[in-house]
Amino acid sequence: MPEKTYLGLDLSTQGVTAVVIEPANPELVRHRIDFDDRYPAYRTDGGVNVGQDPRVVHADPRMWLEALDEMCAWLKKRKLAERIRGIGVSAQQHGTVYLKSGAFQALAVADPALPWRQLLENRFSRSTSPVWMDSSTHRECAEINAALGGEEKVAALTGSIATERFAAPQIRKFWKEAPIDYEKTAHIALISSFITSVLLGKPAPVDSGDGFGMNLADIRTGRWSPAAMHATAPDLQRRLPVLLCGDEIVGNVSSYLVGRYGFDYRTEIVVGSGDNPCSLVGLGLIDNPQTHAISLGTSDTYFGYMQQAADEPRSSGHIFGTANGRSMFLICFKNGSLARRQLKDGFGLNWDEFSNVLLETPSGNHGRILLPYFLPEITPRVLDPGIRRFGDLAADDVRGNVRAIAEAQAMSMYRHSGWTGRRPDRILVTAGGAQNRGLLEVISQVFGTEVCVFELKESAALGAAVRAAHCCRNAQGTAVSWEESTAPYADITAADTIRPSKAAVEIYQHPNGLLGVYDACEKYFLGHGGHPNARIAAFKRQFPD
Ligand code: XUL
Repeated sequence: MPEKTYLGLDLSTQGVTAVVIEPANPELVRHRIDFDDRYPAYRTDGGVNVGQDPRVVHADPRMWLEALDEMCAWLKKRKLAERIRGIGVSAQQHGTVYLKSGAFQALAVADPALPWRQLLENRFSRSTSPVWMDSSTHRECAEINAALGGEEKVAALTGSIATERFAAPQIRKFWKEAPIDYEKTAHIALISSFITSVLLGKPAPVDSGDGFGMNLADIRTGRWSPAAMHATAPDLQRRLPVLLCGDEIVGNVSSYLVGRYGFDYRTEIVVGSGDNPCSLVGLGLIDNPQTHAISLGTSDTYFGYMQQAADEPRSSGHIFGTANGRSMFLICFKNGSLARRQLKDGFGLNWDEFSNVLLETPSGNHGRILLPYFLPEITPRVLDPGIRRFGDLAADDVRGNVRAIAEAQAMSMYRHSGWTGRRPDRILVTAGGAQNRGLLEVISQVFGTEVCVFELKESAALGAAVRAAHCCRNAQGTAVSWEESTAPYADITAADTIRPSKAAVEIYQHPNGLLGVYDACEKYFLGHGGHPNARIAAFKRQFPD
């Protein structure tokens, strides 16, 4: 690649991915390191460590440092590091990293002969980081909601009700359980700002894309909320990063990066963000509220750009900031690909067989429903997991269960996104599950909209690279729009667009359709409604076999 390339680094749940782009050139370089394979000493499964209590899910930040070191070494070896002029960081959202005073001094004067892991050993005030899969802070969420006047007030202030995996309840739990270690904590970073800090050699700000996912910011002012901080833990503000709304350059690479990996000292770093706000950029959805996205990665997420934040009261779903300083909505489902995989493996199927079952079986599944809470679920909130089948669905019925899980997941997305204000004209599907044609058909029928595949799986790393290119080039005086910045990578083939038939959409959206049955089953499971038998019978009358 010639001069002026830009690097996007995505530290996701399961691995780290680098994407290097040269603006306007659709070719890109990518490389991935998988945590489980590469660092067995950390004993991770899917990049995380699950505690005795399955609701506790952490990862060791030293593993992330090892992976970052290896990735930078790879960029050096491939002679890419020296050509990079801007870096953007993406990371799994909500995870927090706790640093003692002195950590940043250690980075600022770091000896390039030593790896980061060694430099920061003993600099963490909490040895492991709670990540987005952790749901162990139910009590702290209740305390924060109570202190701030109830769920609706918290959602209006911070963009989300107090949410188990978010930073505020996690910090509160840490302060309650380990007050002495909390005292020793000088800085609490999100994973995106931690990685950015390591590259800068000094504390990095957090952006509103990731920062609004903490239950600590006032989304109207774009500042940390004194009331939310007070409800969380004492003396918190001095421990938090600076909060930025919209992309900004936050500094140049550290002399360590120059010395150890051969980066050019002029290389600029843009504020880091979460994987979902970065994917929004990578998918070309900034300024495009008509198209929504579904990412079928470790978690399933449903998200889209918003002209303005919706004010609807709600108990699920979040509002985050975007790279251009506006808003996006996001709804996260933990039992996404993890649950599909568990069911597929249980029946000894491969992914092609799983997809074929979906293509061969009838929409509506004869009114049968599966609620697939293999793990505690985020949306709807389910703290005690369990699998529930309705409408005579037998546990050993392979075809019935495969169709039932795919339909339930798509219907949950549909049902829990009504508050966002508008239904999409088109849905872009990305990440691993996008290869599964059967899943795409189910989504298009449930939503009654066309579905396209975004071919590049690494939309978050691409988004981070595009953010770096867009921000650095505009700062240098080359005016580039978001559309121009992402257009070269939008490899969406019209031939692959899936359009549902009216008859199939009716099966879900009719007043007696399967969405109503699903709704009744979910309410029944959550203890909010009676048994769904009557709804199932109405469905069968409306859509006899
Ligand atoms: C979003 C969320 C996950 C993580 C990991 O709120 O928790 O999507 O960002 O991908």
